[in-house]
Order: sequence, then structure tokens, then C-alpha cells
Amino acid sequence: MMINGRQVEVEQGITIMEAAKQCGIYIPSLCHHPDQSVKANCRICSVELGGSRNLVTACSTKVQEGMEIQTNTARVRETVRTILELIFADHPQDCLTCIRNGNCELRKLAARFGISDIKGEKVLEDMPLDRSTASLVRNPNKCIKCGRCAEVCHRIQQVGILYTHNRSIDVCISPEYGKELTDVDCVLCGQCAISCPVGAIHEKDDTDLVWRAIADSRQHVIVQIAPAVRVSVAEEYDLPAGSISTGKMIAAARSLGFDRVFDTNFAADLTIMEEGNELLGRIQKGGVLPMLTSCSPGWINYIEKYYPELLAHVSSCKSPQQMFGAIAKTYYSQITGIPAENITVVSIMPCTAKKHEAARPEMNASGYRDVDIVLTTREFARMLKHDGIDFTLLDDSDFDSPLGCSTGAAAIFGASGGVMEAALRTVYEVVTGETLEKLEFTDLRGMEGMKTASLKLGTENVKVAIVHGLAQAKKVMEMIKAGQAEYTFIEVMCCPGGCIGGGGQPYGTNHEVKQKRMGSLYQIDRHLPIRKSHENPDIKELYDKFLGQPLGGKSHQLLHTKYGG
Ligand code: HC0
Repeated sequence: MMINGRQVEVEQGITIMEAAKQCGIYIPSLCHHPDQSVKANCRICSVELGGSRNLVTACSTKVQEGMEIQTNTARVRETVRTILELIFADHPQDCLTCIRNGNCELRKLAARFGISDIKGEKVLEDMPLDRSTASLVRNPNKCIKCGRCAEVCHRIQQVGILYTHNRSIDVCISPEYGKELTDVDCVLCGQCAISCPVGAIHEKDDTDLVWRAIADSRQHVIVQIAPAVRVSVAEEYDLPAGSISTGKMIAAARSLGFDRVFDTNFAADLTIMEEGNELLGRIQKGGVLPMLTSCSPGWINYIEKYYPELLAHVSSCKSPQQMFGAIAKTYYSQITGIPAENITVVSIMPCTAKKHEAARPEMNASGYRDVDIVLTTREFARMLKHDGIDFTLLDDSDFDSPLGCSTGAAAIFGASGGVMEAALRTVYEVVTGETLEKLEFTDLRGMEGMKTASLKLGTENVKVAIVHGLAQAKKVMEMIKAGQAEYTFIEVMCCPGGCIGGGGQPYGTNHEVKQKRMGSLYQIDRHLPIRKSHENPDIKELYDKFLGQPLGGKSHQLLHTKYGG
């Protein structure tokens, strides 16, 4: 086939858009997303076919032998410019103050096609913003109706609270009857936000709260950073997907002015101690099985809203984020002598639902909110850019002690299957009293929707399963309801791929990027000297000096909760 006058050979069955990419030609689009189905509704990928002189959409048209494709004719350019102008006529021109300033796909296209003047009459409506949740802000004025948010919500997560309503120029995407997110069964996963090409739905920006806390001399402001952030934040600085940047990330947080930089991974090890013992207790005492993990807040929102009758299966453990906060406001307060009311706990998470989790009224067993402010990876990068920090030039730094020491088991929490693998490393040794020689449970790794394995734990044969993405979670919930889930323990992560694919991660997250981030987490694990949570010396000390034992009275008070209450 020919593309722009050049004879090329490409595989059969791929689209013109994919073929062009292989030849180094980037065909623009707004409705296309590599992990989603073909929509062909924005028409921005229009190209001209030789012979017929027809315009076709490159995202939906497959290449054929002898095809002559032109992506750069005057007709193509005029068509795309006209479509863009029509979108702009219906789009606020407040780019300077927009949260997507600098990474808006529409704005990039405006620059590429040289749109300097918006012709025609503006047809802007002034619709109210939806700020009803702690996690997301929906700005219908900025929606370009590409359909990416609705597709991820319906097809990938199968939550389906965002709909396309009306037709023609009246088309709009919103929850039913224009309701607010808080009034529908949204789980706040933020997959819509990370799929949106513009600023129509995005994380609630809490960076000002953090600036204020840092500037308040009465407050000791500590930050915890989630497992999946260290393999994604560098992408905000155009470093390759999955770049491991733990040391730079810590240095960057410190340069923002946090008093201490700690690791959520420390609390992930703590979670394994509590959750592993809870699982053993349920097996030995005939408790409700299969036990379901509880650390992914979008998943917790989902089961509370869609399968409340199955809540007894959910582990009572708080997530590592919340355990960290509870320990910071008690144990850390005690050993440093800093009153809990003067400690502000900030989290940096790959997740929008974590903001809602931190705001749950029950998450304050110390008498204070466990976690005060949650930032997504994107907000963290926004703060760094605001401060003019060139991330790429920072020297590596280490986490502070004592809430900064963690193991390889904790590192892999951020990938689907990681929590299960970490738990099995500990549970196996506790039950058998033997050393686990082969630490890597490779059957539990990867992007397959549902993964299963079985292993011998002493005399028990234990079957486990892992699902990620809510469409998969739904399948396993239906299996449990039908009495067909013959598993002892199931890990559920709300976002496809686990937290490496969280709704607060850098824009551009897709399947390929997630695989790279996942590979990097396993690499971190391989290179850590301690790879089992129960061998973390600072966790041992925490139990010796403060908690007593896993599932003990203090643990119950601080580290466990009741979901759906
Ligand atoms: Fe995750 Fe977590 S691993 S939910 O995916 O368990 O967001 O990264 O921080 O809390 O540790 C997210 C990531 C966390 C928590 C941990 C768990």
C-alpha cells in the first residue's frame, strides 16, 4: 500500500491509524484510546483514500492491499480544522486556568493545526460543575463528547454510571438525569478521568491544602508514598514508562518541604501481618471464606454499593494508606513526642478513590483523621512543576525512619496479584514453619483478567484467585453468590492492572505502559534485601514496642474497620 506517496509494507488486518503509526506518521484523534473499542465519532482521524477521493476514519478502516492513503492533503487539513473549530465553538477558552493546561489533547491539536481564531458563533452554555465527591470534579462545559469516559465506565469497569444522552448538538455525557456523582453509584475509581482527553472530569485538586499545611509552622507534615507512584511519576517528566525513580521521588517530596518522607510500603508490610493472620484465623476457625482483600478503595465502594450482601467476605483490615495514618497519629506521635493534632499526614497515591477513603468518617480510630490529605500522582507532579523542580536532575534520597523501611513483598502491592503474592510469602512460612524457597508466584502475575493458583499450606490445599478491573470483580462476585467460587482467598483490585493503572496516574496510561510499570515493581522486589513482610525489622519493632501482636486489641482498634457500616 501507499501512504503519503510512500510505498510501505504493513501487517494485514490492522487499521490505517496503526499502519501509519508503524510508518512514523501520527494520525490525530480525540475519541480513540488504545485500550478501548473503535468509536469513530470525532472524525479527527479522517484521511483521504486515493481513487475514490473519499474521506474515511483511520481508526476504524482496515488497510487493504493496494490502498493509497493520504493523511496530509488540503482536504484532510481543512476537514480536521473545521471539526476542531466546531469543537472550540462549544468549548470554554480558559486554557490558562484549566487543570489540563500543558497536557490537554484538544489544545495540542489546536497547536498542531494552527487554530488561531475560532470562527462562527460561540454556543457555550454555563452548566454547573459537579464537586459533590471528595475524589472527582466533573465539568460538563468542557466535555467534547468523545465517549472515552462512558466506555471505560460501561465496558471496562461495567459500573455504567456515565451515559450518552440526547442527539446531535444536544448530545451530552453525564450520570442519569444529570444527577451528581454522589447521587449515583459511582465508585470514584477515576478511570473516566484518566481516559478524558480534556478537563471535563478530573481529580479534585488538593494541592493548595498541602501548600497551606507545609507553610503552617505548628504542623509537622509527613508524607507517605504509595507503591505504584515510584514507577510512574517519572513519566510526568517524559522519562520512559515504568522508569524506577524511588530515590528521586523521595528527594522531590523532601524538596517540597515535607518534614518527613515515609513509605506506604511500610504499612503494606503491616497489612500483610494483619491480613495474613486474619486469613489463617478464618481458615482455622471456620470463618467466612473466600476472604476478599480490602485495600483497594474503589473496590470497597463497589462491593458496598453493588454486593452489600457479600461484605462479610471482605477482610476487616484497613488499607495500607489508612494503617499508615493510624500508626502515624499514635505510635509515631508517641516516639517523637509530637502531639497527634500537630501531625498532618499527606498521601501520594495513584488513585482518586483514596481521597474518598481518607474522608470516611470511621477512619479516625486514633481520635484524629488517619490521613488528612491525599494527592494523586498527577497532583504531586503538579506541585513539583509549580516549585520548578527538575525531577530528572535530583540526586537519589532515602526514606526517613521508622515508617520508611519495607520489603519486596510490599513493593509488588501496586501490581495486580502483588497483595496475594506478598500474603502467601508470609502465610506459608507462618503455617508450615518452613522457609519458602521460591518466592515468586509467577502464576499470579500479569495482566490476565482472572488468575488462579493452588498451593499446599501445611495440610490444607488452598486455592486463590486474583481479579482486577470491576468487570472481572463482578464475575467473581456472581460466582460467590452462586456458590461456585471454590477459593479461600481472592485479591480484588478496582483498576485494570492494579494501582499501576490507577485513575490518578499520569495521562497516557494504557495497557503497554501498565505492563512496563508492573515489570518495574517486580524488579524492585528482586533487588531488595528483605522480601517477606514478616521479616521487616521495623514492623517487628512496631509489634514489640506498641501493637503487641497481629489482631491484638490495639491492632483491632487502629488497623481494622467494618465496611458497609
Ligand atoms: Fe495501591 Fe495500596 S497498593 S491500594 O493499589 O494495598 O492507590 O500503589 O497505596 O493503601 O500499599 C493505591 C498503590 C496503595 C494502599 C498499598 C494497598
